[in-house]
Amino acid sequence: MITPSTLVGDYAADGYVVVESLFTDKECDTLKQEACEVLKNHGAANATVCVGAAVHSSAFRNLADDPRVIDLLRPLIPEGVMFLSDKIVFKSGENTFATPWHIDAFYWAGTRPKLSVWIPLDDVSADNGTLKVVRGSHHREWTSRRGSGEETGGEFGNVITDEVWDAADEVICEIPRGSAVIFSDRLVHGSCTNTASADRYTIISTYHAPAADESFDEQFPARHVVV
Ligand SMILES: O=C(O)CCC(=O)C(=O)O
Repeated sequence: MITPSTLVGDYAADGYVVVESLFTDKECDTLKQEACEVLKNHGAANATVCVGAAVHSSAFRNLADDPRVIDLLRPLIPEGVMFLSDKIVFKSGENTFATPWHIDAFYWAGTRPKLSVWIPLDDVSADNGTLKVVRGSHHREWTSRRGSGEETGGEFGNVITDEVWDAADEVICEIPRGSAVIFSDRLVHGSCTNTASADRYTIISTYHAPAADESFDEQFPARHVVV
């Protein structure tokens, strides 16, 4: 069982922690339905990523502040917890490509450290394109190159240049829906290819310590201090 001290120690050592079954099947059904509505009304055509679910949906606004998530984040961000933004990321029968290996800090270079909470709304396995991470990779420095449209579906622009690590550190996160993977913005991660062509809907919420807005933050209208 995860306790605050194992959570903090594991996160520091590995760059991520997995907490299984935080949300019920019923909650996942409701959130998946809501994700489909947000995608329908606010998603770009053919896109598999939709930023700002909490801007459009009270269900996702509530999820961002849910005590089951926030209680896990308190010890990881002891200065306080500020929600920055969230996004729906899905794979499906039509969109099966693997999210390429990257670190999120490539997308917000020069800003304060952040972590993200990845919550699948379908049961996830290698077959339907679950998240994979490289344990301990947040301790290293990484560089990026522009991803080609073909390998990223045109949506993931930053790809790790130097994919060299111990294969034993690659972890495929096969977990029930409603679980959470909490990971550092310096952790190398990507996804498996969705060879099953089955739904894999996820909500990813990003947090950092409360502070005056950096200019990067201003594009996210749902940002707010939670703790
Ligand atoms: O859910 C995924 O495929 C990973 C998404 C991801 O890594 C990201 O949006 O930064």
